[in-house]
Formats: sequence, structure tokens, C-alpha cells
Amino acid sequence: MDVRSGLLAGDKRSVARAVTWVENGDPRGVQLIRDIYHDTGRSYIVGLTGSPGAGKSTLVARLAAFLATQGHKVGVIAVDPSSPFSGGAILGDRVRMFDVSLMQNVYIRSMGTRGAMGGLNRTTRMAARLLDAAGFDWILIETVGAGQSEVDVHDVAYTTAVVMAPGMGDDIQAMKAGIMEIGDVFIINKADREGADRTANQVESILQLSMHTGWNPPVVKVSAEQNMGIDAVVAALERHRAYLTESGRLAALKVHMARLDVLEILKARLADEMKEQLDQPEVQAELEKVANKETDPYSLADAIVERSWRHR
Ligand SMILES: Nc1nc2c(ncn2[C@@H]2O[C@H](COP(=O)(O)OP(=O)(O)OP(=O)(O)O)[C@@H](O)[C@H]2O)c(=O)[nH]1
Ligand SMILES: [Mg+2]
Repeated sequence: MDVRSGLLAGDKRSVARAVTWVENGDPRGVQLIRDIYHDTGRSYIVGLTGSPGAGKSTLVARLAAFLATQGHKVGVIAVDPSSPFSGGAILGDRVRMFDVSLMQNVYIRSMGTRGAMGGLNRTTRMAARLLDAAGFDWILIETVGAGQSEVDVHDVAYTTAVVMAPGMGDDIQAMKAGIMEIGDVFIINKADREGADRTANQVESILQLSMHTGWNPPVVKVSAEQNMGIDAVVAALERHRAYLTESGRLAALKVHMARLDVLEILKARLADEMKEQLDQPEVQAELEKVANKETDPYSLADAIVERSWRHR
């Protein structure tokens, strides 16, 4: 079975190959994305972000199992920018996600910075397209918190869930405003521990102070470890999805992501084209002038851009 047919049939090994191609900037990945693009657009993409140790991986595993039990196909992308490796989960996550990854309707993939041509944002978006084509109707993306990651969750997911744990409430006031603003759903995990109510109340009161138009982010308490409250998280995600769909914001988000995809492609194309110009023999002498400070690099860049436009 070739990778394309395997992917479209939902074969996990084909999905794995395809994601690796995209991750490595392999031309076969580009061709595949072109081929399957029409078959995408059905899956719903949720980003889960939050501080290290908040319980994101545990929660993602529970969510995946819950959704799969309801008959969904669930793809999980764990983005770990600190890891140079990819294609396998980091050890801690692997242990936690091991059982769920054995479920037939669940596919788990971790992505590191290795390769990541065009950045992790783009690679993550493209990996989501592949999972989409493979029939995964829910895609869960785990990333570390705002400002700590190269991945801007808003550029890859429709609904952003911020995962917190008790005790973090004390830091909320001091937290970067960013994380409060990006959340569509706030999840207070480790509700089996003391302080979850207090944290939830703090988050709620901060949310009441901030301006919201059309959507008031809910605060949901769960215990991923004890598998409690997972249904409430799914319900909150479903409500936000309905809100995005009905308000037309989902369509706008998809255009935003399409724009980012095209921008990345254009940047790569232009970079290739300009490198070609730089390699022209006559430019060598001009580069020497820059080196000798007879001219500056901006002026030479201007000249090269102008020349390449004239040649069109
Ligand atoms: N008490 C309690 N512990 C939990 C719960 N969920 C996760 N944990 C524990 O919290 C620790 C961190 O969990 P992870 O799921 O790895 O957290 P994470 O947010 O994915 O962490 P990073 O990926 O390293 O940022 C682990 O020891 C979990 O067993 C919970 O609901 N209750
Ligand atoms: Mg994790």
C-alpha cells in the first residue's frame, strides 16, 4: 500500500511516514499535501497549553480515550520544542499515553524541532492536515505554555484550552496577561488536590474583569489522574466549537491558517529564488564590495531584488 492510499484509509503506519516527510521537508510530503488537501477540513483541532507539569499529557490521554470510546477517531500531536527528536513520545508521556495509544482509533505523535522546516507552527499545521485526511475527526495538540513555546497555539488550533493546576492561582496575577487572553476554555486540573476551588475562583474573577465579546470562557475542574470531569471538558470544547461555527469565526480562523500556510510557502520560494540570485557569478564581486565596506548589505539586497524583478 502506498503512503497516500494508506493515509486516506487511516493506516497509522502511513500516517507516521507522512508526518515524518513533512517534518523533514521531504518533497514527497509536499506532493502528498497537494494530493490530499481536498480530503481535509473535517476534523476539529483543539490546542491544550499550560505550564509544565499541569497535567496536559495526562488530560490529553484521558480526552483521547473518552472521545475514542464515543466512536471518534482521535489524533494527538504532542509538541515538544525542547526535544531534538521526533517520531516518538518523550518517556514520561509515553508511559502515560501508552495504554491509550494502543486503542485502534487513537494515534499519538510527538514532534520536536528536528527538521521542522518552516518552523514548528507550520509543521504542526501540516501534520494536522495529514491526520485530518486520515479520518481523525478530533485532533488534540499539546504545547507548553504561552511564551515558553515556539508554537503559537492560535495559529494551529481552533479552540485553545489552558490547563492549570491548584496552587498556580497565586501566580495568576503575576502571570503574563497572554495566557489569560488566549484561553477559550480554562481547565483546572488536579481537582483531587486541595486548592482547586480557590484557583478556579481566581481564574473566574480575572476572566470577569477582562473584556469578552460573544464568548465567555468557562472554567472547568477535572482530575485527569482520577479520570473525573472529562465529560465536562468535552462539553465545554463542543460548546466553543458550536460558538465558533455559528458566529462565523471558525471560517475566519481557517482563512487565517490558510494565509499562514501560503505565507510560509511564499517565504520559502522567495528565499530559494534570492539564493539563486546570490549564487550568480557577477554577484560575487558585489559581495566583495560589501565585505570591503565599499557598499552596505542593504544596498546590495535592493539591487538584487530589483534585478530579479526586471528579469520576470
Ligand atoms: N494529583 C493529580 N496529579 C496529576 C493529575 N494529572 C496529572 N497529574 C500528575 O502531574 C504530573 C505531570 O503530569 P503531565 O501530564 O506529565 O503534565 P504536563 O503538563 O503534560 O507536563 P509537561 O509535558 O512536562 O509540561 C504527573 O506526575 C501526573 O501524574 C491529576 O488530575 N491529579
Ligand atoms: Mg506533557
